[in-house]
Amino acid sequence: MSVNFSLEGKIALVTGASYGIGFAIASAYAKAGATICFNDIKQELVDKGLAAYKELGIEAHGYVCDVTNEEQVNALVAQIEKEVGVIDILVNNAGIIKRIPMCEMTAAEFRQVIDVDLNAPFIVSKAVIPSMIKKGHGKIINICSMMSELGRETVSAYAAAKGGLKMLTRNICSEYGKYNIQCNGIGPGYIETPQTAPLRERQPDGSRHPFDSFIIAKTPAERWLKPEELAGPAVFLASDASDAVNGHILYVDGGILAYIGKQPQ
Ligand code: NAP
Ligand code: GCO
Repeated sequence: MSVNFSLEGKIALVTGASYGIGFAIASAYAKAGATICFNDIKQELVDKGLAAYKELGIEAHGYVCDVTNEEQVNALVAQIEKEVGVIDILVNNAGIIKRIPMCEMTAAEFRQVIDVDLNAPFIVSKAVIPSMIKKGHGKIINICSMMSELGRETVSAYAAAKGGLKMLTRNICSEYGKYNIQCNGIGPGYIETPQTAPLRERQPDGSRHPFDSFIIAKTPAERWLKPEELAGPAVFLASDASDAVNGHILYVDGGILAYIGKQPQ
């Protein structure tokens, strides 16, 4: 029995994919045969993303769109359907984080994180599902987090959003599975991207950032992960090979969730 991991002929929209995890996933999708569409808030970042994809030999379609703006999202999906075709694969990747102690965080700051990390995946999923139903299939992959399962100081809004995103994933599975739409999540561990750069900055004396050392101690592999290490799981969840997988959060964390942490020497 041959297992079909190919994405040949498929159209993928990866949100916030000018760089970082989204870029790594979209690049892997292109190598698996998919046509890539991505968005960013700023034209200059879309242009930078297009150039970066081109460097890899990928002719991507880039669009300016704020995923929290329902009107812009609906226009984006309509434009992609007109210019490229119906979206087969959606990756809700765009996300922000604000690291502020909860009692010092304003309600506006809390709402901003929820808006991008939870409301936007709802908005974009809602925009693509009708055409997926008409087409008879669809794949939605939500980029969750360790914070879909764990809390930590200063990330209350992000953890609330990513916990909610886990349950939105399960609910899309429950509500649209009958239309052959599979909605799963990927829960990355700690990945080397601009979003986590502040947590890895060397100290003035050249030593590791305390949080960097903390993650090394919490990860069995004793290292940060790279965006490219999410590619295989992301291709699997976008391919026909995962048609029987639905509502699942696939943690790609190097074992963090299984590990109590390095014992004191
Ligand atoms: P990143 O480097 O900060 O990239 C985030 C991307 O999302 C950027 O391209 C950003 O565009 C875009 N974005 C933010 N707000 C947007 C909006 N309103 N509309 C459209 N695009 C928007 O983050 P990353 O590390 O690659 O993370 C990507 C996803 O993985 C996020 O959902 C994050 O929560 C999740 N994640 C990251 C890690 C990690 O360790 N890095 C681990 C687990 C989960 P701009 O540059 O224009 O802001
Ligand atoms: C943080 C990090 C994490 C990662 C990721 C872990 O401040 O703890 O930014 O939240 O981004 O979500 O899975």
